[in-house]
Amino acid sequence: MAILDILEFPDPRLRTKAKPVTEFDNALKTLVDNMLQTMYAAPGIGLAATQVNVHRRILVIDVSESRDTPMVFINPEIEVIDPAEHEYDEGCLSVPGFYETVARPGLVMIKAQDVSSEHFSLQADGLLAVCIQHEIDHLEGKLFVDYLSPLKRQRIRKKLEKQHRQQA
Ligand code: QAP
Ligand code: CO
Repeated sequence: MAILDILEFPDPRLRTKAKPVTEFDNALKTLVDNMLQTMYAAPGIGLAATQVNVHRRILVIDVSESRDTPMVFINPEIEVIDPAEHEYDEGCLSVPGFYETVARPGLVMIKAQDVSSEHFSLQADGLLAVCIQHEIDHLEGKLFVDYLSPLKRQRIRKKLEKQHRQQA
């Protein structure tokens, strides 16, 4: 297993639209294991392949308190069941140190495949619904900061760019 490097905003590679997974092979299983290890080590509750610079439609999530309930979504599709929006203070491993309130539909249906290509579907509410929508956005090249005002987004960008310069 390996901990993967996570791209940080405003890295333009985070804007890449991910392609569907077509090969359900051992390389996919290894990537998913490494994404889970990277998410748990961070620690985070969700990670999209885009964030580790792999532009395929793969998500890992664990919203359990006990951090022992890994969920894997390959080629996820989302359908809004109840469009009433719920607000949540979101963060992102690609925007470290920043949390802001985002409003999203509170109840969604997810259809996806597992690592063995089996199809499944799942209704999600609460934190899981927030997390799945946040992670699917990554696969479209979208970040939670895109929901904020341009001024807030620019402030976050400038602070992260400064940190990145200091790290370099
Ligand atoms: C997405 O985000 C999410 O800033 C997953 O310094 C977050 O796991 C969905 C993290 C909140 C719904 C609600 C963020 C770790 C982890 C940071 C994460 C940080 C260290 C974020
Ligand atoms: Co994120």
